[in-house]
Amino acid sequence: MAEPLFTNAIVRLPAPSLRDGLTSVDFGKPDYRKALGQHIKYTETLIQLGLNVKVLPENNLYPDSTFIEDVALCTPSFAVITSPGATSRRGETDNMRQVLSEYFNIIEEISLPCTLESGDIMMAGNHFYIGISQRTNNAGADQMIKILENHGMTGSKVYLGKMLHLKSGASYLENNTMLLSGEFFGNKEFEKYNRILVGDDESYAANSLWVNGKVLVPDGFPATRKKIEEAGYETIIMDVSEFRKLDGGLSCLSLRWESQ
Ligand code: CIR
Repeated sequence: MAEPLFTNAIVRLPAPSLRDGLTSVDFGKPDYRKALGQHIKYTETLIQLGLNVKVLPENNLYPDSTFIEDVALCTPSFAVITSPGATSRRGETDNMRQVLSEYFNIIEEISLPCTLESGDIMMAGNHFYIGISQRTNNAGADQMIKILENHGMTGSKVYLGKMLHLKSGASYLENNTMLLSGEFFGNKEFEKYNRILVGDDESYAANSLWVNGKVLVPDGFPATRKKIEEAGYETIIMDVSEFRKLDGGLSCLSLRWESQ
């Protein structure tokens, strides 16, 4: 399966309300100004990697809305608006149909009581792994799998233990290679891949992001960076400390796709 060439991305600027975002970690409140600077660097990096990036304005009503990955899935031929499992995030999908209609003729939707956040979706070629988590329920995954199958793609479920989202602990780096935290390393679903294990002390770096041949790795996780480089990838280190305070990682900050 050929690697995708991402052509487009959508990001949403963080809002001052970011400090009220959901979190399970105790790293303190994010600094809005610092977060904004980190977000700008992230956007610039995507542009340097060849993507056409649409920057949406901040939405102060929704503290977590900068984690735009969770509210849609974008594929080369269609998009899906999701149904966030976190009640405080449900309204984030409100204007997504309008945003996505600039790029997609076909826009599907997941609806309640089905829940699904795209941090739980990991694309590997035409197959999509879907995490069943506190945010994504079985019905949401079933609905997404049906949509994918209607469009000639496939999906399968992965049950999560302690991770927030599937991609909090697993990233597909293309070239049949997966970066996996301990929770997923032994999972039979991923046995067919070349697997890179992320140590428990660096588990945050399991959310690294392949973009057009390079791998974006969060700053501060040298052992994981080294393993990724030893596997043959060039890495780009990104400081996303302020988003980490809210359980957010590199993938969460954008929707990315290859347009047809
Ligand atoms: C949340 O708990 O929903 C946000 N604070 C973090 C979302 C991270 N998104 C992702 O992993 N795709």
